[in-house]
Amino acid sequence: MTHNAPLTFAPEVAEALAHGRPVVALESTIITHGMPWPQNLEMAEQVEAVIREGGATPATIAVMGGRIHIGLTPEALRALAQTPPAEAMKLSRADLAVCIANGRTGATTVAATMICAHLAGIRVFATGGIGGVHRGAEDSFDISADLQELAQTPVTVVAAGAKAILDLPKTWEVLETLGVPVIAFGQDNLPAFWSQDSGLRAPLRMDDPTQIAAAADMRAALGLKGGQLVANPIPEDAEIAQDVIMPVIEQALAEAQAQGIAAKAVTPFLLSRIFELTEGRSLASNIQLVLNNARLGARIAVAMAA
Ligand code: PSU
Ligand code: MN
Repeated sequence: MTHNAPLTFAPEVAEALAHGRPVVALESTIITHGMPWPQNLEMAEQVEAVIREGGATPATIAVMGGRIHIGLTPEALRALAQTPPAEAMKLSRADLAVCIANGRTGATTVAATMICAHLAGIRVFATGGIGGVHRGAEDSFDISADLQELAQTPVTVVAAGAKAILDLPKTWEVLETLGVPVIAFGQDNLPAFWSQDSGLRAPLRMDDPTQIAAAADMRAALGLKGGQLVANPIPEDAEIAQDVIMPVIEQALAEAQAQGIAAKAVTPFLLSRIFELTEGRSLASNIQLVLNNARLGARIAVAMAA
């Protein structure tokens, strides 16, 4: 590697990478800005446990004290989960270097986690849902930097699709334009985060983690930059049907607009409002889909290491 990034590895992650053993990266924005305390810590701990059960080593990524941490101690994870959203920077490609250079604390989004995972030599990353094209993007121009990152950084991202608060058809169109493989896992249609089926047909489908690992290897062999998005449907018993969640999303979106919520605040606002409006059901689903993605991420990492 030619970079000189200030990386601090948790000992078990360094050990696993040195021996070519499977490692799965995890993001931290979902902890600081995506879920409330204390469910955020419970989720983060459970996700790590699920990855261990799957035979891989978890590496939760965050910026603390001017360094990129690849894998957090239980104490650091707890401290991060208790950091109020206003005190932790929400880091994407644009802000990562500024946060590190200024010695601040920052939580990594999908985009920044991909960058850090790649710097660390980790090829798989599991999260909840990626950012994408927001509804009304034709006026706001709000398109998540996660999409550009998938186009340029070679990490396989496992998510339950894009978050259903977004304009999903436009999100998939942009990913196609950017040349990002969007692979539905085990079904023909793309999932819609809280729901198993978006009603939109996936451009690609795979049923086996070894196929996904082989496709990542082939992308590298062809010299194609960028990663892959694996769209993994939420388990049936945890899903919220589209006709139940859509009116709630519409209401949250209308409130965001009325209150002039913009830029980085949009996604956290919508997630917390939907949590309130569903009396916690959206959060319970969100946690289950993250765990499900972690399970698949571990299987892919194991296949890649074989
Ligand atoms: N998945 C979740 N909850 C979240 C996120 C993902 O289940 O909060 C975060 C990710 O970090 C993602 C970010 O990168 O939301 C997208 O933010 P934006 O729309 O501002 O790009
Ligand atoms: Mn945005």
